[in-house]
Order: sequence, then C-alpha cells, then structure tokens
Amino acid sequence: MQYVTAGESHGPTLVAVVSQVPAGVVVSSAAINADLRRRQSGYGRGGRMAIEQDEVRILSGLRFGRTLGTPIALEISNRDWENWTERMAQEGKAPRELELEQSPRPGHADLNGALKIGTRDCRDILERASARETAARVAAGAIAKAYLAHFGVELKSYVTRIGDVLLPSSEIERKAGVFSADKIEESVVRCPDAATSSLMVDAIDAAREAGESLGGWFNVTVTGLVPGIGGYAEAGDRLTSRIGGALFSIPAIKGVEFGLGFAAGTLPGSKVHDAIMRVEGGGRGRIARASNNAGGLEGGMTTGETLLVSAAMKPIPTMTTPLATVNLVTREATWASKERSDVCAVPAVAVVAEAELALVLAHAYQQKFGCDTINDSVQAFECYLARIAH
Ligand code: EPS
Repeated sequence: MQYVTAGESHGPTLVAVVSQVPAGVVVSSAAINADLRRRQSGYGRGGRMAIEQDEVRILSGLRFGRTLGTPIALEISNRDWENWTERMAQEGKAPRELELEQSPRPGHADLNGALKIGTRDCRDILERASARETAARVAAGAIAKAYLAHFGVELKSYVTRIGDVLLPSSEIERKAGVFSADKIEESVVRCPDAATSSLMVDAIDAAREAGESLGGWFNVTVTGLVPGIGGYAEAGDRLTSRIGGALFSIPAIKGVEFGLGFAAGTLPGSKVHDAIMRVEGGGRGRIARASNNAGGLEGGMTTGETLLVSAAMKPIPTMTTPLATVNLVTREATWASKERSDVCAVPAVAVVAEAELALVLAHAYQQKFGCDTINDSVQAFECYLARIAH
C-alpha cells in the first residue's frame, strides 16, 4: 500500500491517492471522516480550524462499500479557498497588489525552500510545507486502518507532554498504552488524565498570551500485531526504520523512540531485553514476552507484543512575537512574518502519526500475506497463526 498527496494549504482541495489496496476491504467515508475530525479537534488550534470542516469525497476504488483493488482517490476540499482565489489563482498573472511573503520564519521550510527553488515569495513553499497537507495523509491512513482491521490490528494515540506539562505516570505505564481510548478521546488535548489535560490547556493559554507556540510528546500504540512482520534480511525491510522514516516525514517531528527508546542505552542488557516465555490462551499456546521494553519490535520485526512508539514535536514556527530573520528582497534584518497560526498542534499530530504508522504496517502485512484480495490474505494469515502456535 502506497500513497501520494497533492494540494496547497489555501488551494481548492487536497487529494490523496492510495494504491495497491487489495480488493474486498471494507471502507466507509464515515470512518475516514471520524479520523479527519479527530485530527482537526484539539485545544490550541488557530482560526483556520473554525473555517475548515474536513470531509472526504471518495472518487475511485470503491464499490458497494468494498475496495475494488484499484487506486483509491480521496478528496478533501479547503473551505478557506474562497478567501484565496486571487492570491492562489492557478492561472493568469499575479495581482499587482500581491504581498510577497519575503520574511522567512525560522523553523519553517520557508528559507531553505525559497533558496532551493529560487523564489522570493515564501508562499510558494509554505503552501505545500504547511501541515494542512496532513489532512490528506489521515484520509489515506484511514484506508490502511480499514485494511488492518481485517487482521484485528488497532491503533491508539495519546499525548504525554505539552511544553513542560508531563503526564505524571511511571515511564512504563506512560509507554505501555494502558490508557482507555474513551479517556483519550474525551480530552481536548488527547491526554488520558483529566488533571494533566487541564494543566496542558493552561499551558497553551499562557503560550497564546505570550505570543508563543508549544510542542510536546505523544505515543502511538498498536495492538493485535502478530510476530514476524517486517524483516531482518535487508535494510529496507526493517520495520523500525520504515516506521521511523514515516514518522519523521510528518512536519515538526524531531524525535522517535521505540519502547524504552533512549533509556535502553543507559541500562545493562538484563534490564533491557524481554525474556521469552510460553503462554496459553484461546485454546492454543503461543510464545510471548515477560516485558515489552523493545516496544514490540526486535530485529526489525514485530514481536507480537504491543507496538509502542513515542515521538516529539517541536513548537510551531509561526509565532505572534516573531523571531529575527532576513528580508529575501531587501536583504535587511527584519522580523519573521506573522500569520494566523495554531499555538499547539500536538494532539493533531498524534492522529497524523496513527495514519503514517497504519500505512507502514498495512504495507508490511501485505508483503507477508499478499495483496490481491482480502479474503486470500486473511486465509494466509490464519495459516500463519496456526503454524506459529506453540
Ligand atoms: C499551518 C498554519 C495554519 C494551520 C494549518 C497549518 O493554517 P493557516 O495558515 O491557514 O492559518 O491551521 O493547519 C491546517 C490548516 C490543518 O488543517 O491542519 C502551517 O503553517 O503549517
């Protein structure tokens, strides 16, 4: 399963094309829209989210609620487009009074992108580098989630830190994904603890007052995985690097950890590696682990334990008290352009990360269980489960 997106932040529409989806996967626009809403909600968003109400239009690849095995094209319109038809016109000449975005924001793609493509108008860059594009990724990810649901795989994300407010549970609990989905979805910042949520909201309010922006940490957990997904033989097969790459492709992600993550480098081997044991369950035995410090990945493959991924998002680069920059036209020192902006998008990025992770896992499942039709794949999956029972 692969995807590509197209669309500018203030253009008419966003598009995602998801290819190599097997036939027979149950897909609904309601499920895609539910994820789009989860991405849009979250305390700390700016004025744009009051304008947009993301809804998908499925343009191809589906018949009677099931995939056809053909590319699936998804469209999400930008409601804000009607305010940008002149500034973002696809054809004709730029309006005479057009204001150039010539003061690149530190931390955004503005400067490097402008140098790269030879423009003095950072809008040529920021329209695509904007995190608006992640709406299309979430729609694509919902197709991957629908595929994974046929194998009992489920994803969950939650926020563990915003600025200096940290979810106060032990490291293990924080990473183990023991929190209930209801508690997470109830929270305006996707944090499963009500008291911490309200401290996070206060921190976002204080940042807004101060003209600041805030980043944070979040976890994505995946349950229902079977062991042996991914690969050890070739660099490109390793799930660890594929997931890492996918998460780092999300704008503003600065760190990714699996299980103990960086802490694994501080402990002796006996405190890091997860002992192997046999457990009974569901009428057949299976091999399991006494702990899950590896975060569900070993040797580039799933262990069958919960996949635990943690990631850090940097603060949003657009601030109402801007940093110093250089005007690309006059070359004089100035202040970065101020734009309407979110203060904090950590809850949103956690949902985007679910989508990216789902797309990587769906691709890896297809490599193991085939990709023509979901029925064949599920049969292959059942055979595999029977073979690895102990
Ligand atoms: C973004 C800037 C803001 C955000 C936007 C990402 O948009 P605008 O410039 O229109 O105010 O709201 O995020 C979204 C639109 C979205 O759907 O997530 C940026 O510069 O990255």
